[in-house]
Amino acid sequence: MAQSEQPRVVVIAGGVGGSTFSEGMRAELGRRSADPATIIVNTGDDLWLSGVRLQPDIDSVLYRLAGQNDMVRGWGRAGDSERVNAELQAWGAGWSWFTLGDLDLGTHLARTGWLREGATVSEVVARLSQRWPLGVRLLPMTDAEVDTHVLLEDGRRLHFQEWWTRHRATLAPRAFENPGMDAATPAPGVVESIARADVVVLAPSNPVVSIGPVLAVPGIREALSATSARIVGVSPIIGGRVVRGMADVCLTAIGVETSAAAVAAHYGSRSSGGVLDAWLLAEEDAASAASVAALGIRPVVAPLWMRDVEATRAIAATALEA
Ligand code: FO1
Repeated sequence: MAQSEQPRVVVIAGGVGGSTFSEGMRAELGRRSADPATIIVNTGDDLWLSGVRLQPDIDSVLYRLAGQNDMVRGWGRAGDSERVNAELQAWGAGWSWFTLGDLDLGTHLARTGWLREGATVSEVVARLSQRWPLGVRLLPMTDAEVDTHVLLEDGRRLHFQEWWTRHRATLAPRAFENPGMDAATPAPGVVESIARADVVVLAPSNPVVSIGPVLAVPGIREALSATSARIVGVSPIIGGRVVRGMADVCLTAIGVETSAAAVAAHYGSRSSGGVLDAWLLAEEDAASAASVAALGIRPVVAPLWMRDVEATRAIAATALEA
């Protein structure tokens, strides 16, 4: 680390797990009066709906760090109303099972307008980041459109949001695909921030549909392999179970067991072509530490429940010290 008190930190993050962890990292770095962290956010679950571009994971992190998110639902704006959504439903527009809140629609309209005027996705994210003091630098993983599709066992192909939100991940998936990924490039600043980081943290987000698309952007794995930063992952699995969401279904679909050690093996050690130097395991999974070490990844056992900002700050501090 260049300056032990002021590490340069990059967090790779998805939706709820990523935004919660980012809030803890911001609190920890605030204590050290360090450079703000750079949060590289998954854009694989973005979509066009009713003429507007939605970026659920970007908005989750943005709203959470701005103190504007709906903590009960886990998505959208606190205190939102649904008048426009009711009109869209009356017109038969959009998806009847997907709610666009009025305040949230303001974000989507602003974003879509700027995109239509020719701004790149990263320029739009930079503009969205100016409204509230976020205390971090938000970057999309790429400026390219690479939505996630789910190929089902029965041969159907659904947009990730339809599979996740409408069917609650109950339809058996065979594979996840990101059309356009081969031609995507990392957004400006992504490779540079990884190269100059002291620590890169993989947030406890869904390894398949949140972290997976970020690692799949051509150039990002190469940047992780080349950086002198330590790369530390935080397990999204505690006591052999997903903390939130439906990551277990996604892991099963790609042949990975729902366990902290199996997810560490899925990411792999940097020494064997993977991405991890160290892996934060929950105390409930301490028995897996030896098998993580056998992968060439340093296991660090710690409390991993992100109960509140203070507990999450402590997890971020452990990740920085791992
Ligand atoms: N999740 C839901 O379960 N139901 C919704 O109606 C819904 C609407 C929605 C609108 C905008 C947005 O940015 C996110 C929204 N989400 C909704 C969350 C989202 O579908 C997923 O939880 C994430 O994409 C997974 O990371």
